[in-house]
Amino acid sequence: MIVPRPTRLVRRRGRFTLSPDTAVRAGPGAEGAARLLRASLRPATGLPLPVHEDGRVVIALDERLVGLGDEGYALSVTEHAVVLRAATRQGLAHGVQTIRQLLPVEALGSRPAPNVEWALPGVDIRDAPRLPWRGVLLDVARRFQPVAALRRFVDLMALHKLNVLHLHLTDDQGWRLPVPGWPRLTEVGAWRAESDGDGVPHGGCYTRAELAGLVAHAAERGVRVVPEVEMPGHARAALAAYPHLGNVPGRELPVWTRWGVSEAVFGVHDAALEFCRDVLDEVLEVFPGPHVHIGGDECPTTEWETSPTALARVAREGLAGPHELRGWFLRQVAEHLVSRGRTPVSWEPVGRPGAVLMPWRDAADAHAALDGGHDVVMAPHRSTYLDYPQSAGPDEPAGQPGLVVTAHDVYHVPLPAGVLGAQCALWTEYVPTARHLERLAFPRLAALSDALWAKRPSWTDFTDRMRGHADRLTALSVPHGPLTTREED
Ligand code: TNX
Repeated sequence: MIVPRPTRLVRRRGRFTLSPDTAVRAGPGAEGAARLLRASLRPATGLPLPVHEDGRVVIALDERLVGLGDEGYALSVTEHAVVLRAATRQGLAHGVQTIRQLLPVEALGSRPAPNVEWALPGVDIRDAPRLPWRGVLLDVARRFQPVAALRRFVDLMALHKLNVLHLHLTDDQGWRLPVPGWPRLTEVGAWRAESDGDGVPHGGCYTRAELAGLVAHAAERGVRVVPEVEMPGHARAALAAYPHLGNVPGRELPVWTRWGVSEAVFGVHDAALEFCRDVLDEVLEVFPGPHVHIGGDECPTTEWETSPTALARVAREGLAGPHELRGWFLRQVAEHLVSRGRTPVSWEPVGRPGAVLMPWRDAADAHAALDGGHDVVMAPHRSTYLDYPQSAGPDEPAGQPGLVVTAHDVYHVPLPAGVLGAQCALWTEYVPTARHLERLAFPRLAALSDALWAKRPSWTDFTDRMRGHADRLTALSVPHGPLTTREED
């Protein structure tokens, strides 16, 4: 009852029992997967699982194992051995998660579980995902989360073979990323006086070492981190730190203490563009992955409409009006990323070949981008925004008002032909703690993972498998509600 559903799973006779004598044979390049297996099973099982060349748990990187794609793996369990093979480290990492799920549920706990036989059923599995981008956005700008909470979140993603953590690092209400040469970003931009009238100061930021450590932790688990720096809107925390980056000379604004979209946006002048390039250069140092998200959503043009600098820019660039400045700004920044060998991602079209679009309204935006030859990652709010509650029931924790997004909605996220995949978003205006975040995330992220990984997703089959999987979430102390559907479903 693996989640997400493996491509092919055949039961075999017999089983393999892990014992204190069981050793792991890790071939070249498989050391990380062996470490991951050992570390994840240690707390509950106490098994040492040392590396030894005669080990009967075999983990091998085999580049000839073509046909399973970049993330696939093959796993066989007989009474004699457990053999996990993949062409990539990512594939091995996913295979380790399947091994964890094949074991009794107690294996996932964080305390020693006595008197459990650590047996894996005999199986033959060949498994690979349907889509390559299976992501989750985590908004650490509205609510700072210590890096330990992010690592745990990555572990939970990895259990579900979700492979992209989209970190929303900056917004009107907070800036979490240190940038050399711009100390006030974290001294000033990381702190706000209160959140929507609660009277409680809030803030925090990461160190470069913490973020690099998170990237490495995620990579060992087959997860890559896609950083997002919002521009030219959602920029008020940066403007609080450095007012000259805005449109109104001499104005000082505090980091925003309300939710919503601030009208204070970056100016369309060279200073703001140079700042953004500087920030992105630091981002590229810390986050080695191919994709960098540059935001681009919800950018009011009010300030540009009355700014002489902005109006001069409109004239100089031959634009039809200030409403075209957002696209212009994003194109400058996207150009910079491309010149450094990276791929820009944005919420709205950048109008540049090679950029990835993440449509958040509906599938129509996706079709337009696909027709234009762009890569697309689906993020339509009605089926993927997990800050909305998953039911209207009385036990439902608080969330963003206005909409209900059920697990069934997530499972049926529109996936037009040709998209890279999809992701859910955990915006955190209404999500004060890490536990609250997990309660909103699950079981909907399990639904996302199955919908994007399984070759032929089936809601009824998924709900069957979820019964056992819910026990895994419980063993991991993940607060989670029931699977929800709409009345009409
Ligand atoms: C929209 S759509 C946002 C976020 C909010 C969220 C609240 C998009 C890219 N941005 O800034 O947090 O709605 O649900």
